Amino acid sequence: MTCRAVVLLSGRGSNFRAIVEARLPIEIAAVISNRPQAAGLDYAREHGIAAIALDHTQHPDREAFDALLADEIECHRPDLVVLAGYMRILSPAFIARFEGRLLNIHPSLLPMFPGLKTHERALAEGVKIHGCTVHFVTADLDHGPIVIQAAVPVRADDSPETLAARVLQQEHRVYPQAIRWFAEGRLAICDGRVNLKDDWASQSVFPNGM
Ligand code: NHR
Ligand code: GAR
Repeated sequence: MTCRAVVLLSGRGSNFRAIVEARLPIEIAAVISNRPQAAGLDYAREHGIAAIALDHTQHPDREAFDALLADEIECHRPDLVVLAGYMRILSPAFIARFEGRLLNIHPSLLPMFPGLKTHERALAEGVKIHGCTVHFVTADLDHGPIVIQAAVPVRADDSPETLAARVLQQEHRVYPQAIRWFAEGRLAICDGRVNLKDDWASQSVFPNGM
């Protein structure tokens, strides 16, 4: 049976696009954005994927909004929920409903730089290596079990924007890989760590030529 996925996003949707273009063995049942103007919704509509806007500004209570969001997601009976640039912290009650089938991509090498403005903070700290992490989402923000990471060099003349662009290229590579593994039933969480069954590929990616 093919893996049914629901994608949550808030903006541009380039990760969502990379997931579609990777032609994974999944069915994207719906894309939901908390921002009605998100470009990711337009891309979904252009590709015949159900595109749903649930405007959080119309629901000031975070718990109430998350309950509505969870109900909408469950209508599509997903095996997997993919956060692809979804910019709202999810309440514990939401996490409880989807834990173990909820993935996020975060633009840093976790556990370094959880939260927002990761590229700015990486430059301020002077780290020489930065990157991205795909992880299962738990109630502990950006601290869930790690599926795969990719590293990029930080260059002396980087701005947050140039660094973000270099990291984003790797996001577009590792997120489809992680979702493929999930869809193939190859990810097992044990003691807060992710094991890859029949491990022939690496869970860390060091790009060539950089
Ligand atoms: N929710 C939980 N419970 N756990 C995680 O690990 C989550 C999560 C929700 C989103 C993505 C995350 C990231 O990859 C994510 C992981 C938004 C914020 C944030 O502070 C932080 C982390 C992430 C996403 N959002 C503000 C808020 O008050 C709003 C900011 C805005 O709208 O621009 O929700 O980094
Ligand atoms: C990506 O860099 C993603 O890692 C990051 O936002 C960008 C979304 O881009 N996510 C977060 O910062 C989550 N807090 P996209 O909309 O083009 O995929």
